[in-house]
Amino acid sequence: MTTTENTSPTAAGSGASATQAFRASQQQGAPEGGVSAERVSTVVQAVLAGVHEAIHTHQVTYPEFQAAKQWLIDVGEGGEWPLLLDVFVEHEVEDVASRTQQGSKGSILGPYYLPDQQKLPAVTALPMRADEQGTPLTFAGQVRDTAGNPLPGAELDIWHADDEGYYSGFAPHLPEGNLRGVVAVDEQGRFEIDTIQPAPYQIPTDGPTGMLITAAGWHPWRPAHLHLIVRAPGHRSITTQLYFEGGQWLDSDVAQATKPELVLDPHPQEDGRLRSEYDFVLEPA
Ligand code: MBD
Ligand code: FE
Repeated sequence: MTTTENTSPTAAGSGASATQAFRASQQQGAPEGGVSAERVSTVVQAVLAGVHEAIHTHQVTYPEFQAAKQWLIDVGEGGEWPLLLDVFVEHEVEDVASRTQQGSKGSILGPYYLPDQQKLPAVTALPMRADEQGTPLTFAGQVRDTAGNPLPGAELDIWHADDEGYYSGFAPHLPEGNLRGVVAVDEQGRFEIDTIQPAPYQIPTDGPTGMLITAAGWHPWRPAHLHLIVRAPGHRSITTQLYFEGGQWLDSDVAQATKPELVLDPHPQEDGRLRSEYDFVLEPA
Protein backbone atom coordinates (compact mmCIF):
# COMPACT_ATOMS: atom_id res chain seq x y z
CA MET A 1 0.00 0.00 0.00
CA THR A 2 1.29 3.47 -0.79
CA THR A 3 0.98 6.10 1.89
CA THR A 4 1.87 9.19 -0.12
CA GLU A 5 -1.03 11.34 1.13
CA ASN A 6 -0.49 10.06 4.63
CA THR A 7 2.13 12.41 6.06
CA SER A 8 0.83 13.03 9.60
CA PRO A 9 -1.60 11.31 12.00
CA THR A 10 -4.53 13.44 10.82
CA ALA A 11 -8.07 12.54 9.88
CA ALA A 12 -7.26 13.28 6.22
CA GLY A 13 -4.20 11.01 6.34
CA SER A 14 -5.92 8.01 7.94
CA GLY A 15 -9.06 8.62 5.86
CA ALA A 16 -7.13 8.56 2.58
CA SER A 17 -5.30 5.38 3.65
CA ALA A 18 -8.53 3.69 4.74
CA THR A 19 -10.22 4.53 1.43
CA GLN A 20 -7.21 3.16 -0.46
CA ALA A 21 -7.16 -0.04 1.64
CA PHE A 22 -10.88 -0.53 1.05
CA ARG A 23 -10.57 -0.14 -2.73
CA ALA A 24 -7.74 -2.71 -2.74
CA SER A 25 -9.84 -5.18 -0.71
CA GLN A 26 -12.79 -4.83 -3.11
CA GLN A 27 -10.80 -6.33 -6.02
CA GLN A 28 -11.53 -9.75 -4.41
CA GLY A 29 -14.67 -9.09 -2.40
CA ALA A 30 -17.34 -7.70 -4.80
CA PRO A 31 -20.50 -9.82 -5.05
CA GLU A 32 -20.43 -12.17 -8.03
CA GLY A 33 -22.68 -11.06 -10.87
CA GLY A 34 -23.52 -7.81 -9.08
CA VAL A 35 -26.76 -7.03 -7.23
CA SER A 36 -30.18 -7.45 -8.88
CA ALA A 37 -32.29 -4.42 -9.82
CA GLU A 38 -35.02 -5.73 -7.53
CA ARG A 39 -32.66 -5.86 -4.56
CA VAL A 40 -31.25 -2.38 -5.28
CA SER A 41 -34.75 -0.96 -5.58
CA THR A 42 -36.04 -2.59 -2.39
CA VAL A 43 -33.12 -1.63 -0.15
CA VAL A 44 -32.49 1.86 -1.54
CA GLN A 45 -36.19 2.68 -1.38
CA ALA A 46 -36.22 1.69 2.30
CA VAL A 47 -33.14 3.80 3.03
CA LEU A 48 -34.65 6.82 1.26
CA ALA A 49 -37.97 6.31 3.06
CA GLY A 50 -36.06 6.53 6.35
CA VAL A 51 -34.42 9.80 5.28
CA HIS A 52 -37.70 11.24 4.05
CA GLU A 53 -39.41 10.32 7.29
CA ALA A 54 -36.67 11.99 9.38
CA ILE A 55 -37.04 15.17 7.31
CA HIS A 56 -40.78 15.29 7.88
CA THR A 57 -40.77 14.21 11.50
CA HIS A 58 -38.11 16.77 12.42
CA GLN A 59 -39.15 19.52 9.96
CA VAL A 60 -35.69 19.77 8.41
CA THR A 61 -35.05 23.22 6.91
CA TYR A 62 -33.24 24.28 3.73
CA PRO A 63 -30.16 25.53 5.63
CA GLU A 64 -29.99 22.18 7.45
CA PHE A 65 -30.37 20.26 4.17
CA GLN A 66 -27.56 22.29 2.55
CA ALA A 67 -25.33 21.83 5.62
CA ALA A 68 -25.88 18.08 5.40
CA LYS A 69 -24.97 18.16 1.69
CA GLN A 70 -21.76 20.08 2.45
CA TRP A 71 -20.87 17.61 5.18
CA LEU A 72 -21.44 14.59 2.90
CA ILE A 73 -19.15 16.18 0.29
CA ASP A 74 -16.53 16.61 3.05
CA VAL A 75 -16.87 12.96 4.14
CA GLY A 76 -15.94 11.86 0.62
CA GLU A 77 -13.15 14.39 0.13
CA GLY A 78 -11.66 13.47 3.53
CA GLY A 79 -11.71 9.77 2.58
CA GLU A 80 -13.89 9.07 5.61
CA TRP A 81 -16.60 6.89 4.06
CA PRO A 82 -14.95 3.71 5.41
CA LEU A 83 -14.63 5.22 8.89
CA LEU A 84 -18.15 6.69 8.95
CA LEU A 85 -19.88 3.57 7.64
CA ASP A 86 -17.90 1.15 9.81
CA VAL A 87 -18.56 3.24 12.94
CA PHE A 88 -22.28 3.94 12.42
CA VAL A 89 -23.59 1.20 10.12
CA GLU A 90 -21.42 -1.94 10.07
CA HIS A 91 -22.68 -3.26 13.43
CA GLU A 92 -26.13 -3.83 11.93
CA VAL A 93 -24.72 -5.72 8.94
CA GLU A 94 -22.67 -7.83 11.34
CA ASP A 95 -25.78 -8.49 13.43
CA VAL A 96 -27.57 -9.83 10.35
CA ALA A 97 -24.56 -11.98 9.37
CA SER A 98 -24.16 -13.33 12.92
CA ARG A 99 -27.68 -14.82 12.89
CA THR A 100 -26.46 -17.67 10.67
CA GLN A 101 -23.09 -18.11 12.43
CA GLN A 102 -22.34 -20.87 14.96
CA GLY A 103 -19.31 -20.92 17.22
CA SER A 104 -17.49 -17.83 18.48
CA LYS A 105 -19.17 -14.45 18.36
CA GLY A 106 -18.12 -12.05 15.65
CA SER A 107 -17.84 -8.29 15.55
CA ILE A 108 -17.22 -5.64 12.90
CA LEU A 109 -14.10 -5.54 10.71
CA GLY A 110 -13.66 -1.77 10.87
CA PRO A 111 -11.60 0.38 8.50
CA TYR A 112 -8.06 -0.57 9.56
CA TYR A 113 -7.55 -4.17 8.45
CA LEU A 114 -4.60 -4.78 6.12
CA PRO A 115 -4.10 -8.16 4.40
CA ASP A 116 -0.81 -10.00 3.82
CA GLN A 117 0.92 -9.21 7.11
CA GLN A 118 3.94 -11.02 8.51
CA LYS A 119 3.45 -14.79 9.03
CA LEU A 120 4.25 -15.82 12.61
CA PRO A 121 4.56 -19.16 14.46
CA ALA A 122 2.17 -20.33 17.23
CA VAL A 123 4.34 -18.96 20.06
CA THR A 124 5.32 -15.50 18.97
CA ALA A 125 5.42 -11.75 19.48
CA LEU A 126 3.76 -9.24 17.19
CA PRO A 127 6.16 -6.97 15.31
CA MET A 128 6.71 -3.91 17.50
CA ARG A 129 9.15 -1.07 18.04
CA ALA A 130 12.09 -1.59 20.41
CA ASP A 131 10.55 1.03 22.72
CA GLU A 132 6.90 0.07 22.16
CA GLN A 133 4.87 1.64 24.97
CA GLY A 134 1.99 -0.05 26.81
CA THR A 135 1.50 -2.83 29.32
CA PRO A 136 2.91 -6.11 27.93
CA LEU A 137 0.12 -8.57 27.19
CA THR A 138 0.21 -12.28 26.39
CA PHE A 139 -2.83 -13.45 24.48
CA ALA A 140 -3.16 -17.25 24.34
CA GLY A 141 -5.76 -19.87 23.47
CA GLN A 142 -6.92 -22.62 21.16
CA VAL A 143 -8.91 -22.86 17.93
CA ARG A 144 -11.44 -25.74 17.73
CA ASP A 145 -14.32 -26.86 15.53
CA THR A 146 -17.95 -27.00 16.72
CA ALA A 147 -17.43 -30.67 17.73
CA GLY A 148 -14.57 -29.67 20.05
CA ASN A 149 -11.70 -30.96 17.90
CA PRO A 150 -8.57 -28.78 17.70
CA LEU A 151 -7.99 -27.12 14.32
CA PRO A 152 -4.22 -27.36 13.71
CA GLY A 153 -4.59 -25.71 10.26
CA ALA A 154 -6.04 -22.49 11.69
CA GLU A 155 -4.51 -19.02 11.57
CA LEU A 156 -5.19 -15.86 13.52
CA ASP A 157 -4.94 -12.62 11.59
CA ILE A 158 -4.50 -10.09 14.39
CA TRP A 159 -4.12 -6.31 14.42
CA HIS A 160 -4.60 -3.60 17.02
CA ALA A 161 -3.87 -0.01 17.93
CA ASP A 162 -0.79 1.04 19.89
CA ASP A 163 -0.65 2.64 23.34
CA GLU A 164 -1.74 5.96 21.79
CA GLY A 165 -4.66 4.48 19.86
CA TYR A 166 -2.98 4.61 16.42
CA TYR A 167 -2.95 1.83 13.80
CA SER A 168 0.10 1.10 11.64
CA GLY A 169 -0.63 1.77 7.97
CA PHE A 170 -2.95 4.65 8.95
CA ALA A 171 -0.55 6.85 10.92
CA PRO A 172 2.71 7.76 9.16
CA HIS A 173 4.90 7.80 12.29
CA LEU A 174 4.38 4.03 12.79
CA PRO A 175 6.51 1.35 11.06
CA GLU A 176 4.71 -0.73 8.45
CA GLY A 177 3.23 -3.89 9.96
CA ASN A 178 3.56 -2.70 13.58
CA LEU A 179 1.26 -4.69 15.92
CA ARG A 180 -0.05 -6.80 13.02
CA GLY A 181 0.57 -10.43 12.12
CA VAL A 182 -0.83 -13.73 10.87
CA VAL A 183 -0.24 -16.43 13.49
CA ALA A 184 -0.28 -20.14 12.51
CA VAL A 185 -1.54 -22.28 15.43
CA ASP A 186 0.34 -25.44 16.54
CA GLU A 187 -0.67 -29.14 16.19
CA GLN A 188 -3.13 -28.71 19.08
CA GLY A 189 -4.66 -25.59 17.56
CA ARG A 190 -2.96 -23.49 20.23
CA PHE A 191 -1.35 -20.05 20.07
CA GLU A 192 0.45 -17.68 22.45
CA ILE A 193 1.05 -14.13 21.28
CA ASP A 194 3.09 -11.47 23.05
CA THR A 195 1.98 -7.90 22.40
CA ILE A 196 1.03 -4.78 24.35
CA GLN A 197 -2.35 -3.69 25.61
CA PRO A 198 -3.85 -1.23 23.10
CA ALA A 199 -5.31 2.13 24.13
CA PRO A 200 -8.92 3.12 23.44
CA TYR A 201 -9.45 4.49 19.93
CA GLN A 202 -10.63 8.05 19.37
CA ILE A 203 -12.31 9.00 16.09
CA PRO A 204 -10.11 11.79 14.67
CA THR A 205 -11.73 15.04 15.79
CA ASP A 206 -10.31 17.05 12.87
CA GLY A 207 -12.29 15.24 10.16
CA PRO A 208 -15.97 15.25 9.11
CA THR A 209 -16.91 12.19 11.21
CA GLY A 210 -15.37 13.82 14.29
CA MET A 211 -17.07 17.13 13.46
CA LEU A 212 -20.45 15.39 13.34
CA ILE A 213 -19.78 13.73 16.69
CA THR A 214 -18.77 17.07 18.24
CA ALA A 215 -21.73 18.89 16.67
CA ALA A 216 -24.10 16.28 18.11
CA GLY A 217 -22.45 16.30 21.55
CA TRP A 218 -21.57 12.59 21.43
CA HIS A 219 -18.24 11.12 22.50
CA PRO A 220 -15.74 9.89 19.86
CA TRP A 221 -14.37 6.81 21.65
CA ARG A 222 -14.16 3.07 21.11
CA PRO A 223 -13.02 0.91 24.04
CA ALA A 224 -9.55 -0.66 23.69
CA HIS A 225 -9.74 -3.76 21.52
CA LEU A 226 -7.89 -6.46 19.60
CA HIS A 227 -9.06 -7.21 16.05
CA LEU A 228 -9.00 -10.78 14.77
CA ILE A 229 -9.93 -12.83 11.75
CA VAL A 230 -9.70 -16.53 12.60
CA ARG A 231 -9.56 -18.88 9.59
CA ALA A 232 -9.16 -22.62 9.05
CA PRO A 233 -9.46 -24.66 5.85
CA GLY A 234 -13.02 -25.99 5.38
CA HIS A 235 -14.40 -23.65 8.03
CA ARG A 236 -16.24 -20.35 8.06
CA SER A 237 -13.90 -17.53 9.10
CA ILE A 238 -14.76 -15.39 12.10
CA THR A 239 -14.09 -11.67 12.11
CA THR A 240 -14.21 -10.40 15.66
CA GLN A 241 -12.87 -8.02 18.31
CA LEU A 242 -11.91 -8.62 21.91
CA TYR A 243 -12.22 -5.97 24.63
CA PHE A 244 -10.86 -5.62 28.16
CA GLU A 245 -12.87 -6.02 31.38
CA GLY A 246 -13.24 -2.69 33.17
CA GLY A 247 -11.99 -0.77 30.12
CA GLN A 248 -13.18 2.77 29.52
CA TRP A 249 -16.02 3.16 26.96
CA LEU A 250 -16.89 -0.55 27.12
CA ASP A 251 -20.53 0.32 27.79
CA SER A 252 -20.75 3.20 25.28
CA ASP A 253 -18.71 2.19 22.20
CA VAL A 254 -19.37 4.82 19.52
CA ALA A 255 -19.31 1.94 16.97
CA GLN A 256 -21.76 -0.23 19.01
CA ALA A 257 -19.55 -3.25 18.36
CA THR A 258 -19.11 -4.75 21.84
CA LYS A 259 -20.75 -7.99 23.02
CA PRO A 260 -20.57 -9.49 26.52
CA GLU A 261 -18.94 -12.67 25.10
CA LEU A 262 -16.07 -10.61 23.67
CA VAL A 263 -14.61 -9.19 26.89
CA LEU A 264 -11.22 -10.48 28.08
CA ASP A 265 -10.28 -10.45 31.74
CA PRO A 266 -6.47 -10.20 31.70
CA HIS A 267 -4.60 -11.18 34.84
CA PRO A 268 -1.24 -9.74 35.88
CA GLN A 269 1.53 -12.37 35.93
CA GLU A 270 4.44 -12.46 38.36
CA ASP A 271 6.66 -10.81 35.73
CA GLY A 272 4.22 -7.89 35.43
CA ARG A 273 2.83 -8.97 32.05
CA LEU A 274 -0.91 -9.27 31.60
CA ARG A 275 -2.14 -12.65 30.38
CA SER A 276 -5.47 -13.41 28.78
CA GLU A 277 -6.84 -16.62 27.33
CA TYR A 278 -9.54 -16.97 24.70
CA ASP A 279 -10.60 -19.98 22.65
CA PHE A 280 -12.20 -19.74 19.22
CA VAL A 281 -14.75 -22.12 17.74
CA LEU A 282 -15.27 -22.27 13.97
CA GLU A 283 -18.21 -23.88 12.18
CA PRO A 284 -17.88 -25.93 8.98
CA ALA A 285 -17.92 -23.80 5.81
C1 MBD B 1 -11.60 1.35 14.80
O1 MBD B 1 -10.44 1.04 15.40
C2 MBD B 1 -12.50 0.38 14.65
O2 MBD B 1 -12.17 -0.83 15.10
C3 MBD B 1 -13.73 0.64 14.05
C4 MBD B 1 -14.73 -0.45 13.91
C5 MBD B 1 -14.03 1.90 13.61
C6 MBD B 1 -13.12 2.89 13.76
C7 MBD B 1 -11.91 2.62 14.35
FE1 FE C 1 -10.19 -0.90 15.76
